[in-house]
Amino acid sequence: MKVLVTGGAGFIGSNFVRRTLETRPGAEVTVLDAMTYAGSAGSLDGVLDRVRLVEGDVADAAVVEPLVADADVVVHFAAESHNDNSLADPSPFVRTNLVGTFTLLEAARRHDVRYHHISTDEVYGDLELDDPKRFTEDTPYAPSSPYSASKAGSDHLVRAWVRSFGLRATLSNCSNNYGPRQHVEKFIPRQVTNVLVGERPKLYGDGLNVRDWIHVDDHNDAVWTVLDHGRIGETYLVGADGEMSNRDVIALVLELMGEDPDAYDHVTDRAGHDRRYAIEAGKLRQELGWCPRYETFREGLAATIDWYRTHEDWWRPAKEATEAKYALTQQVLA
Ligand code: NAD
Ligand code: TDX
Repeated sequence: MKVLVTGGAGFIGSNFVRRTLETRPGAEVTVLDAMTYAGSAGSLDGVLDRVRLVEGDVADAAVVEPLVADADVVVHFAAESHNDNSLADPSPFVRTNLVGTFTLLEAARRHDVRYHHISTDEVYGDLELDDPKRFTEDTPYAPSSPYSASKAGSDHLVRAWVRSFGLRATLSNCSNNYGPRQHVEKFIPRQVTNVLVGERPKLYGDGLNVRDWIHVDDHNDAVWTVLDHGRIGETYLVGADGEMSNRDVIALVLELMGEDPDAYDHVTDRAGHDRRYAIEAGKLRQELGWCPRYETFREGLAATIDWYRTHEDWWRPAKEATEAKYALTQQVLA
């Protein structure tokens, strides 16, 4: 099977490529990635000789067209993915997430290629901390940030292409991923690498915001489950019952790294900061038989911390510039 993986040099995409090569020896993998600040060949270290890596933009039809024509399946991970960046400059989010998805859909339609769309739980907006409900496939869309609005728009394009043109597509909307090769701008890698360089972790606002954590390998196994067994036109929510407040995550990172669990700073809150995300993944579990392999967040987090400890060469080059960017908008609160 020929698999075209967009964004395959980023966090989730590169882990997807590795897992695909591990579990599907017959797969021929092509990665299309623009190699933005978030993509690196280093994330494919050790598997580059088994992958065709094409540097190019998903919004460029001339690049996309022949690659899609040659594929049996397209798995679309490429995106601008960071909420804080979308608040500073939304423009690349609209181009990559909306125009990029449109460009792929048109190529997949022309060549009748199976398409899977990677999306996020953020399209559903947020929940109150005490709301007994969680997100399901029937929750109405209500995105809050430029990032989540651009992802919501891309989901709607996919659904329209299924209904209007009969595109053979599925969608998955996943909760917050953690694991190796996640950029140091994101919450967990930022705190782990802060501790490694002797800086204090940085918590936004009151820190009571809740995210629903899932290991990246569990997410990627879910993607293959949907590719193998999902029904065309359907959306599947992916989550591993991993709700935890940001404050508790930071305390756990500090504890696992042998530091005082209170040794962190409160910093300026994110504008429009979503309060809580929570996924009810019953459809994926019951209909398709998926379940996560990582039994506890603590176990997966400890392994992730080890990865950052032993891969300083991977994260170090981006650390200083990332923190310099944060310093422009975030102050430590008294
Ligand atoms: P990432 O930022 O680590 O990687 C994105 C990759 O896309 C990078 O390699 C980048 O170079 C590439 N890219 C960006 N613009 C491109 C363009 N115009 N053309 C081609 N390539 C381009 O992101 P991630 O965390 O790996 O997220 C991957 C996907 O998963 C995204 O669609 C995101 O919305 C979704 N998602 C992420 C999470 C999460 O917790 N990280 C959760 C749910 C869904
Ligand atoms: O330094 C920080 N301190 C902090 O308290 C950072 C970077 C974040 N936070 C908070 C903000 C969020 O409540 O931690 C939480 C997680 O932040 P991010 O890692 O930026 O993730 P989030 O905004 O929840 O979005 C992530 O999950 C859904 C991914 O980045 C998205 O791509 C995905 O769609």
